[in-house]
Amino acid sequence: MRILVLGGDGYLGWPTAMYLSGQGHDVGVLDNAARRQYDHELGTGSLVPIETLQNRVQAWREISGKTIAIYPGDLLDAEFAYATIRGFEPEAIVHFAEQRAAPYSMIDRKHAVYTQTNNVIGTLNVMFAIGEINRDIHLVKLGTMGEYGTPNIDIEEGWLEVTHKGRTDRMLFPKRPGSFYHLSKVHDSHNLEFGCRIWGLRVTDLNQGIVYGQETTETALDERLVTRFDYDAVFGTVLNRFAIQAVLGLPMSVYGGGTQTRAVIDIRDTVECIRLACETPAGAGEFRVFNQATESFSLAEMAKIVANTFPGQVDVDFIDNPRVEVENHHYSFVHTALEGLGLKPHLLSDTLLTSLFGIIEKHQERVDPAALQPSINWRQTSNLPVTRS
Ligand code: NAD
Ligand code: USQ
Repeated sequence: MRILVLGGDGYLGWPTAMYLSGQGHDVGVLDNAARRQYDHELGTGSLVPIETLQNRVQAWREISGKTIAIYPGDLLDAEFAYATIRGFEPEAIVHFAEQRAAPYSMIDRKHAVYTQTNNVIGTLNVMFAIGEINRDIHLVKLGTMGEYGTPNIDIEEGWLEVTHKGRTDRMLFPKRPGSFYHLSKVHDSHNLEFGCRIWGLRVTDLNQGIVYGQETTETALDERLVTRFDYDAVFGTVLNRFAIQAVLGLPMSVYGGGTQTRAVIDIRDTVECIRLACETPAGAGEFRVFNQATESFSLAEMAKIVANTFPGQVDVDFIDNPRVEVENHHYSFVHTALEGLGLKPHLLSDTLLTSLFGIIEKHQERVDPAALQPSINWRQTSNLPVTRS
């Protein structure tokens, strides 16, 4: 298939582009390097040094013999988005290209507005381009488990059958997200479902859990092919942060009481889920939702698993929660659709964590301990300055 990966220079987009290319698909990547700019703005960087997109693609060509086309540019530039889709003629578009950090979206008004503008308008431009150019293009859009929040009922895969006052309907599952970032994904989901109804678009919305890990088969082939590894309090995700804190001999920063439960997924399963979604497209007019997560743990459980696996002593620090989130809640989610298509999940294991510790040890001199400290509080409308450089 011809597959265009939007956000193909990011943490997940780059390994996915290589994985799809390695599986025999004809891949193009679009990216505006926004993620590299946030590093400059915040004075942070990936723990593992990463190559430019051009060097990555060149290295992939040398190693695999396969070509990935590069489209540098911004999805907010509608003419560029349309020209890229017209030029590449994709059968599927995988859309990763959004501002994806909840804390970044909570810095202040400017960052909340940027996040929602970037994410919602970028997605609208892609939807309209598909609507005008070729409605058979299957859009595989990255959503997030956090769209649902933590409802006191089981979380279904996107849709809920509701009986109210004797009448029954199938409705989008109610959402109660916990940041302006997560809200941008909810807005995207509603826009896309509407596009399916009015134009017959084919959309798969992947409500993905928190991703952990840094290596896939392809990124491990050569140092020039590695993907980024964020550990700072803005972009670093929880399991990756706990692993770094363990290696550095710092206490693991559990926010609040640690009883919040979150859905997670191994990065190797992310790339496989995307392949499965692309190779089995949604029907015309179908808004298909998959919960792309394989397990869930409370934060305290995650910290305990990391501590039990790490060979040395690791302490836990329960710190005042900088976020506003429910700490004691029901959490149970359905995740059978991707497994039904053939996903064989990698569950969180000692071996994965041990390999992560190895990667961190190799690069630990690059860690800026100040970047680990949470600096963005949900209760404040302005959290500036957050920049350290
Ligand atoms: P990332 O920030 O590393 O990658 C996103 C890429 O999109 C970056 O390279 C960025 O430069 C690019 N981009 C952003 N806005 C753009 C625009 N307007 N035009 C062109 N390119 C643009 O993020 P990631 O961790 O790889 O996440 C990818 C997607 O998966 C996001 O949509 C995110 O919401 C979703 N997701 C991520 C996780 C996770 O744990 N990392 C979990 C669930 C869902
Ligand atoms: N947390 C800690 N300690 C830390 C960091 C985080 O206890 O040092 C807690 C947070 O309070 C939260 C949970 O861990 O309860 C997850 O935080 P996170 O930063 O790992 O993840 P989140 O903000 O939810 O965002 C990440 C990605 C985002 C993706 C989302 C998936 O950055 O792109 O959409 O995971 S989900 O959570 O399912 O919505």
